[in-house]
Amino acid sequence: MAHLKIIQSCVEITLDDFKLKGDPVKFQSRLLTNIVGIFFDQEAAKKLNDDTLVYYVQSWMPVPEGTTGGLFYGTSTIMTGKVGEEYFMTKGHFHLKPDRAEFYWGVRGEGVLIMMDRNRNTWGERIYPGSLHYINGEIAHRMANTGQEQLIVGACWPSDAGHDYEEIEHNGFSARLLEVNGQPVLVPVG
Ligand code: PAN
Ligand code: ZN
Repeated sequence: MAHLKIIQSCVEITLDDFKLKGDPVKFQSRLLTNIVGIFFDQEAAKKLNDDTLVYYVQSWMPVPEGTTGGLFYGTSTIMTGKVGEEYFMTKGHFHLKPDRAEFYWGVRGEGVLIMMDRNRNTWGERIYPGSLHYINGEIAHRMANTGQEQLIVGACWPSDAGHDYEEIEHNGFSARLLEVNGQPVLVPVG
């Protein structure tokens, strides 16, 4: 860094929708076919197109994954839609390190942040433009879009948090967010 020089950061946020612009920005998308197993109603899933986009994430990782003391930034966009009565949602994960927390904040649309502790207690927080969510490092987290437009959520987490997807892939959350009488309801599994 040249002494006394004032420069521009390589990545910026479009304030309107929190989309990232710049380089490096990583882009990852999840089509229904990639994540169909997370949904309850497999018969309903078969009626949808495999290529249906469920969500995508833009992220800026200014340091290598696993770096202690660094931060990552991400913007997640979850499409509107349901598989049966279950809202489109992210895969969800625990962080590998249980003392690595995360902030989420709502930018656009409406949804629910679904959280579960290691004792499989599950609860939700309403996501809306301006909502701010602190996710303790020991808590599994996923989001579902319950609104009529794309759900856009910003996130910031430690670069050495790591992601444990396996636990959720195998055992899921203990409740599912379903539309019941037009409202999102956490319905216990089994
Ligand atoms: C988020 C999530 C993002 C996508 O950036 O990674 O919303 O969800 P899945 O990773 O569960 O597919 C985050 O929680 N990072 O730690
Ligand atoms: Zn996370």
